[in-house]
Amino acid sequence: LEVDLSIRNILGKRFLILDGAMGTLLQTYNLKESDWDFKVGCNEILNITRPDIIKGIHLDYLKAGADITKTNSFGALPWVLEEYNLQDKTYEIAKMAAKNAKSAKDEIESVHKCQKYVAGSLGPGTKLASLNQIDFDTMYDGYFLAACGLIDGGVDLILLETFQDPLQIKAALNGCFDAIKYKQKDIPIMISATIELNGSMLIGTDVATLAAILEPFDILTLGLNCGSGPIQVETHLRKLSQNWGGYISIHSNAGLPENIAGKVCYPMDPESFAKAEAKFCDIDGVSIIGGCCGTTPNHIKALQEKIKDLKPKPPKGVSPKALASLYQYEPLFQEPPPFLIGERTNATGSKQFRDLLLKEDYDSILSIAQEQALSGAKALDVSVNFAGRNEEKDMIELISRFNQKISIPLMIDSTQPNTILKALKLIGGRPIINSANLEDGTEKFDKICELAKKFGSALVLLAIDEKGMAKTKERKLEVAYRMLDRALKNGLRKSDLVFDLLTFTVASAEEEYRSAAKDTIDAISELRNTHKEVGAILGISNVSFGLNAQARKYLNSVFLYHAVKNGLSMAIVNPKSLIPYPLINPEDRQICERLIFNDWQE
Ligand code: HCS
Repeated sequence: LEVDLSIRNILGKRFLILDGAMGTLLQTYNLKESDWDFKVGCNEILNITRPDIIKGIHLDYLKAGADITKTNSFGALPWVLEEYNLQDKTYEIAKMAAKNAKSAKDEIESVHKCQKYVAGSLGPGTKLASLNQIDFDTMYDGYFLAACGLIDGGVDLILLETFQDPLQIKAALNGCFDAIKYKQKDIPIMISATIELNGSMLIGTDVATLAAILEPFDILTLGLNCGSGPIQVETHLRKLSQNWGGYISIHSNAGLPENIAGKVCYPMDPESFAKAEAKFCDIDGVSIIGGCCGTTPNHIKALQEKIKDLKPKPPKGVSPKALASLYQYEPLFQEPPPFLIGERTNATGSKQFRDLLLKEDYDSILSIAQEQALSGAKALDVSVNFAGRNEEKDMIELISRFNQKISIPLMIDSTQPNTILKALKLIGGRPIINSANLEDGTEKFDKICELAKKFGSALVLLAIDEKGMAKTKERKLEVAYRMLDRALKNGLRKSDLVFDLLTFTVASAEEEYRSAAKDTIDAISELRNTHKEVGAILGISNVSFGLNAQARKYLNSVFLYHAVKNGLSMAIVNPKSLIPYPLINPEDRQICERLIFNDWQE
């Protein structure tokens, strides 16, 4: 009988032990300059110059009880190897790293008749993308190349470990996924982030926010490693377990690193390390467990002995379906609804913003954005499309600032795939794209869906097709269902999608526009009743376009109230100018309601 021993199938059935440190262990080998060839200090070159030592370490770990051995390729990335002028050897080094580990794995498997796995380790490199120290494309290319080497060398999975910035993770994931596709393999990816003592990644992202950002991606596990030790990481691991619906990995350092006489030391001996890590076995979802810096084959042996009779618990957490900035996440379905999106950084909607953009006064623009967040917006609409400006350039200028400096998630308001792509490459959190539609046929629609899928973004689908904007309820729903179908075929999930069924001003002279507000509300109600997982969004102030400012305030607020009652989950508004429905006097409400429902009968 053929047994499926692939890691996807084994995961969760028993604990899988990941091996321990490579870098800190190599430091104990007293290597001579000749061992490094001429690149002293570059651990990764040892894959080529001293494969015997590297393979020996893998063998020691596998003999100590590790199920998975990590390749010696943590820094096999062009911008890290560049420090040793070895950037041109990225592929070769990664491939040799995989070969060394695979050769150890094959040896152990044939002698002990057991199944072991090789994880191709890739670190984050030395630069933070969210601080603009490195750009997305450079990272993407590096991970693609390194992953190709690892795959050609025979890894069973890829481990992206010690990550400090979700934007690094997205670049690495994109590079690795594309390499796997290019090599036509089925290789799962594990992600492991480093949480600092203050409870967040170096860039400021906590574990729940990270879970929200990575929720859309197809990854084997999400986990934590390095940084501190098993005692300090426990709280964060428990929080991750509550906020992640999949399996979890953990490989801590041998304690919190100490600086003793200028040398970094890891205080935990094998027994105390194993005891501390064994505590993680009762955390829901934890299924891969091992060691990071400071650990040795003896630590892994002690861990294996401690946990060999334990069984992992299934995941019970729920990954947030949310939008996220680097610093916080906001559930897509807010309680109470709706999810308010600030509209004041929209060049079409705000003259003040447009003027500031013309002056390139980015500080004042940041103030507007911050003010929107303070006044209750849970995300920020960023639209820079207007005549005479370069949309792509303006988008880059704003998004790179907002990504770091604005605490709420972002809405990329553009219908141009190139502009959207540029923005996505700068956002560490989980944004929403606004929007795709069928006006120019399916090619552009598919392209935008593909971008949303690749970057794990949510997506607004706007009810416009080749016949134009959908005005009646029937047309709105017909276009919406067609877009839904197509977006699902493009690999998106219902929960990624938010429909804008369009609203027009009730002040229009044309009957078909005037009656559209009611049709919009009815269509939203039917859409949300038929497909509960999708969202519905509207640019609320369109309903009152052309009226005076005071009337607009009332009409927008009453319209929002009714739209939400009928299933609207998101609204693009200026939160500052909304009046709570109960505070509007009944006569004013009635006038607004007559306008909205186009109902003038007594
Ligand atoms: N796998 C790497 C991780 C460093 S944080 C190592 O050196 O053990």
